[in-house]
Amino acid sequence: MSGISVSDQEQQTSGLLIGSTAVIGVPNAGKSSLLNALLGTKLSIVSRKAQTTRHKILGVYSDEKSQIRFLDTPGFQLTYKSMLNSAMNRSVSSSLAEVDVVILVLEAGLIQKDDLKLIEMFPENVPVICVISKIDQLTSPNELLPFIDRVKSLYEFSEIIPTSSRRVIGLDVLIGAIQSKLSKGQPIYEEDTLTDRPERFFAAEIIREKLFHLMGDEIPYGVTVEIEEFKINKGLRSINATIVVAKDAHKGMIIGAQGSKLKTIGTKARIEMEQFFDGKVFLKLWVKVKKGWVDDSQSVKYFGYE
Ligand SMILES: Nc1nc2c(ncn2[C@@H]2O[C@H](COP(=O)(O)OP(=O)(O)OP(=O)(O)O)[C@@H](O)[C@H]2O)c(=O)[nH]1
Ligand SMILES: [Mg+2]
Repeated sequence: MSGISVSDQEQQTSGLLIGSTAVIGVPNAGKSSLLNALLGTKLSIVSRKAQTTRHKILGVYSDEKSQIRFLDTPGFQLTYKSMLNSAMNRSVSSSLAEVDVVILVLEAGLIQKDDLKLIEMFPENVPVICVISKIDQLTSPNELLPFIDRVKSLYEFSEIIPTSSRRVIGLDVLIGAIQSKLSKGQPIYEEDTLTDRPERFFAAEIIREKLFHLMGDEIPYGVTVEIEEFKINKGLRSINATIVVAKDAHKGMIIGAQGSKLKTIGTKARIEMEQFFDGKVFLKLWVKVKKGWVDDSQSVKYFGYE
């Protein structure tokens, strides 16, 4: 006998809309800011400098209708070709293989040659939503319509949604558009789950973000952070971390005169960690040189880049 049993029917009507999306785009497009704004919490680090995100980062969005896995990804670019850059690009392409909806983020007014490469990589039969980011930066709203026309000529996007993460514009529309492409099922995560990464991952990311904010242009690209120890005792997190640089000269620049720069980095990172973990943090930082690690595939793997 064919047909749907009562329990199947119940499952279909009672479940939430479930699915995964990958947020992709060129460096600096506003992907991590979008993820943070959608989740209402700062999960993924953000900076003015390109190539801030280096890992695929899962953020779980839950509301009364849906549970959506958002994968923030590193900025896709083909200009710089270190082993680290290749690993970052691989994590973009691998994320495309595991999602129900793709979100391409284009900064308002800007279409770059690597965006066209990304469009070539879109999986078949998966809807792609184009998010136009940072519309608060447009000098006039009249600039938006001609830009949308240019975007339409690039690809048959299932939706084109102008947004601003900073001013919280278009985010509900985006959630609605994603939900319209998902089917009902049983949630994978508890309602209060935000991510699958451990606390020590975010501790390292917060330190790396402060390096992006406080150091000049060149240094952050050759920096990674290793958490040597992460202990929790009665709500106090004791964290020992090593900042690893790729060049001898960078070590002294990060430490600064009488250790002043390192102290500022440590203080800013600790304050943010205390907010993120909602508890006291004791943070000790060291700096070490691992020459040329960004071009050494074993080191890139060792430091946790896929
Ligand atoms: N004015 C404005 N700036 C934004 C908005 N969203 C992001 N930005 C800024 O754009 C810059 C890059 O933002 P990110 O979210 O780090 O961009 P990303 O695409 O994740 O960058 P990578 O991780 O380097 O690929 C930061 O300086 C953000 O503050 C927005 O809605 N409005
Ligand atoms: Mg990012």
